[in-house]
Amino acid sequence: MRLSQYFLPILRDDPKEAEIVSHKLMLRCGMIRQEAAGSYSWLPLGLRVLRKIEQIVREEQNRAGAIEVLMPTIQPAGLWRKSGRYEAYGKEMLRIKDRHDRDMLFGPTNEEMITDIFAQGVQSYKDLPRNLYHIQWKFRDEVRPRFGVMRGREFLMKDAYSFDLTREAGQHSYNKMFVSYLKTFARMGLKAVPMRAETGPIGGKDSHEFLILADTGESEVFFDRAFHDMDWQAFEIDYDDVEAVAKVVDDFTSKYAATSEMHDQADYEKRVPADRRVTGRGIEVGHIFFFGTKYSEPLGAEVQGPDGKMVPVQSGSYGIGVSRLVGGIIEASHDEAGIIWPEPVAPFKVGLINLKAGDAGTDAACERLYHALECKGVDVLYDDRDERAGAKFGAMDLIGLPWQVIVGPRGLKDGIAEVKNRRTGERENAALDQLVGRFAR
Ligand code: P5A
Repeated sequence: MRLSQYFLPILRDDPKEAEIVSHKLMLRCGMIRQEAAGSYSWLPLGLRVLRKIEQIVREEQNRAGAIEVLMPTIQPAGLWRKSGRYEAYGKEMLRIKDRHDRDMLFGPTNEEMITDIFAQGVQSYKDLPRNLYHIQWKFRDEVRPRFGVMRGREFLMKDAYSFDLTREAGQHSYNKMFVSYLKTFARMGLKAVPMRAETGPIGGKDSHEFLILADTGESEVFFDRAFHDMDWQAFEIDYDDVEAVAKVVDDFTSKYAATSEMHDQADYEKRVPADRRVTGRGIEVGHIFFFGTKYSEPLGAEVQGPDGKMVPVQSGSYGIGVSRLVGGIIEASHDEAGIIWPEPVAPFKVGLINLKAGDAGTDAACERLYHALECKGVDVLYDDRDERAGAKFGAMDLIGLPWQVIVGPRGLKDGIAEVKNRRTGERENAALDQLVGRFAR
């Protein structure tokens, strides 16, 4: 993409309405624009990041055996009356009437609808287990939407729903999602610590939240420093191996970690030596629930068991805040100059800076490099604008692409460009003809 032809409305100053760094940076970089309280348009740069995150979530869900569907955003009220949540959800639910005066709502979550879909499609225990998910916009009329995409009213969620015959099988489905969440967040460069959680309006018996640590997090958290030494990324897992999956869950839940709502100071002091106790703040990026038959009973989701009797299925639901993650990653990864994208979610991998746009030799070298990188499938944003070098450096640091390739007449004489690593700030000279090989996977 050429910057001269892109849509990147960068703001010169920090927007006043933004209280936290991710909100500030997303507005400054022209990633989003507010349309109403808690509701945003995603501009090109922001959308690229959102899509990258979504794709990582999708790949890890598929790997863990979940199957993608897509349900509508607007739901009929009937199923919610059956589950008892139509009234219980209160003012957070946006209620709508259609032209026939039928009660509709903008879905805040999909337990009812998916349970009904499942019930119509599966009749026998032989078709279990199943886990269905979608990545869809939700609306919750939050009392205080704030911090940009972190607590929006309209936001993108991945929500998965598992269906099993027995409590034990349901536990395995829960554990699989637990482990897949560790992998999903690790791929984005995040350590999301699982903590036992309250179940709130979703309900149920067992629940964990996944929180990334950041000073601006909404929740106060208490945890064991040992989490920092865990293997977050490298472990390989066979999702069909019930014991192996349970062991990972045990490893991560045996260490103390709790939000203030669930915190037990005496237990904390008993289980964690003083020098390992860490208190901080966290951002909830995922939340998983096991609720047994809470929805399957009222909604009639039964299957025929091995003995021929009909039994309500055991289910759970598993959410990831896809749009919240964009802000969460920025909270966890920035400096005073701007965002520092972890490579897997970066909107572009390389920012190519032409130091002397208009100079025939520099233009030609940049064009060649730009085309060669594009040909190899490297996402590159080429700053071909006729701007001061300082302005170009500032903009590139602000939007935080992992690599900057800086091409100017002086280096060109020796056939070299400068390569800057945005995270470390390290700069090195590299031969122009080796750059493509370096960035192409
Ligand atoms: C689980 C999936 C549920 O809704 N039902 C389906 C369950 N859980 S949850 O905890 O309420 O939400 C799941 C994740 O969505 C993100 N999230 C939000 N993101 C941005 N703005 C909001 N207002 C918002 N509310 C929830 C969180 O990451 C949460 O973990």
